[in-house]
Amino acid sequence: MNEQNAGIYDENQIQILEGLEAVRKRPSMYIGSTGSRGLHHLVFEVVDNSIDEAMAGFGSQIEITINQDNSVTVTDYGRGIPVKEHPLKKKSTLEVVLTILHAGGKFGGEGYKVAGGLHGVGVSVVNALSSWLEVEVQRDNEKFWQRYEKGVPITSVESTGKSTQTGTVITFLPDQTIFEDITFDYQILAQRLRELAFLNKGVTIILQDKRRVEVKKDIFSYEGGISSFVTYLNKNKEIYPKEPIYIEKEQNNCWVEMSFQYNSGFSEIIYSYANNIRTQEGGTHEAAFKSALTRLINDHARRLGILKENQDNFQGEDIREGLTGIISVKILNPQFEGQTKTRLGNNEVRGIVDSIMTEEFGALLEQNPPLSRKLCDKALQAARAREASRKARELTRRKNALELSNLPGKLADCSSKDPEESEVFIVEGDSAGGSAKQGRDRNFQAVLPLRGKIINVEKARLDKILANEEIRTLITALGTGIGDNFEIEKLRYRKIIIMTDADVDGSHIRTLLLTFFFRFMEPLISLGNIYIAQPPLFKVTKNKKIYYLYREEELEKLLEKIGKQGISVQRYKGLGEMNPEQLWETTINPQTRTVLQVEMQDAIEANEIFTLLMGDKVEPRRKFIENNAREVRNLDV
Ligand code: 0RA
Repeated sequence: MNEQNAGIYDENQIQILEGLEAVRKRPSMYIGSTGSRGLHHLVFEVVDNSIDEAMAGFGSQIEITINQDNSVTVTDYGRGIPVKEHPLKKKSTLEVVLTILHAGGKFGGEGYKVAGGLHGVGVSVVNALSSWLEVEVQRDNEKFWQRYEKGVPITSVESTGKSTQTGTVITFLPDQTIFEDITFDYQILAQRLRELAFLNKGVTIILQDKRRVEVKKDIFSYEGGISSFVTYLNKNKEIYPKEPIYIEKEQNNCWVEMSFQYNSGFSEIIYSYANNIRTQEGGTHEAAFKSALTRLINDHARRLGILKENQDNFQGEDIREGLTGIISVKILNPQFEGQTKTRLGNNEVRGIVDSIMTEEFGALLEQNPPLSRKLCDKALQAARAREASRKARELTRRKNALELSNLPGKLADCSSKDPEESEVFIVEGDSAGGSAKQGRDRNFQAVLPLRGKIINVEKARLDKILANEEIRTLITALGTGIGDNFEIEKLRYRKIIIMTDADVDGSHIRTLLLTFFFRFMEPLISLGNIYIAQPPLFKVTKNKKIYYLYREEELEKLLEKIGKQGISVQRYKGLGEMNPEQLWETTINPQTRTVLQVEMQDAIEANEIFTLLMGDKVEPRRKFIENNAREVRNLDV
């Protein structure tokens, strides 16, 4: 022990020792746990101080290094912890900061320091829970150094030479008698440090791991701040608008930063923060953001006539479908409430966030009509889908009430009641339906003709689709129910084969049916129950010999082979042109037909593809159907 500590314990000294002893006795009270979370919290506690310096304009780079002995060094280029004698405590301020609880923050309460919770307990807690800690300060053209063990200074603050720069370097080794395991996890540090770099734009955070032969290193630095965060969360997604919307403003000592962007998915990702702390339970800042967004979009939808007088407002969830957003506020006295103390309670923040959103985002919508139109349209689509799902649930409930005793009259069922061997052809048009009914093997093949008028319903979207008689018939015929009430055990046919003409109308009907299956009977697709029939494109006759061709290219090849003399070529425009025998032979007979099995990689993709299928872009939709229909030749042989 040095002179300072060897002497008489004054009142201050005793208080300090008692304080540190309390931390060592009940560490969880201060850092949450003595497990992995608590361990890594030590690093973040020190880094928080360095970030405060950087945000106050002192030193934009922070380096965190895991050393070979598993100690951690945090280096910053801030002002350096003051070393001069503390006027009240009568000793170096450096020692005060490192030994007195809650004294880690700035004196006088300036800056956006965190008041309660686990954060902001101060570096003294890190010191108390470390088997040793060394601090180096550069300040006032001088370099200083001091060492502690279990929070107790074992040297005085020593001058170690001249210096021309400023900053603080703290190295500590967590006490292994306190923590379950003192091995730092690179990924845990990396994840939080990346987040801190997003939340504090302009700050560069360098993480290094020297425990391994090959030093691992990451540099986190984002000029765009939380807008880069949104871009990061939305990567590999189809996005709108191209650049995330970004709003930054200070009002009444409350600094607000918001950024958001839509992707073509359906989930909502909103991360909110107060003073760099993730507010998992939300709070006044997040609530104000959401309600302002809802109000502004509804206002504009009214003005643009996208919402008509007799229509209800969009709900918040309609407006947030596919939204990725970050809200970050920095305030003087954050109040953390809720079960896990991660809900921001400050009421003044509500009005501030609301007024900033109204001013800034309101102006953006005003100045950018294509943007406001697109966002309103997006909400409209989501609202329709929501309404459609509600109707879908209702429909299934009604169906249960009626029971499916009465199968639709149009269905020509098969005699077999064993779903495993049964299949149903969904056929476009009554005339083709007639041929199919006659051409099938009625033992195991059922036929359900759909009238072509479905096609007009496509643009009316799902709510109307579900009101459609043809679709209802389909639901009853398959027997599974839809949506949340879907039961695969009740499926009446193992194979559902969509049979439409090889023309534009046919492909429309097929798309509509696939979209319907995606949305309401998704397991049928992931389980591989849906197939697409492949009727031939040409019939070539030569000397009473008949050739059926399924592809454009095959015609050329065949003509080369058999010559053009005395042949007749018929291009089938529709299924109706084939008689029942021909239809059986070319398209229905499992021994000779070709069917494409519709596949789906996974449910997430399907969700995204739904938009694609229902959307206005024809090309990606066609591509999807092509890519997802796997060719299965002679499947039954
Ligand atoms: C107390 C007062 C001031 C800065 C700091 C502490 C401080 C703490 C840490 C911990 C790691 N790095 C740090 N950098 C600074 C304000 C200093 C002033 O007013 O000059």
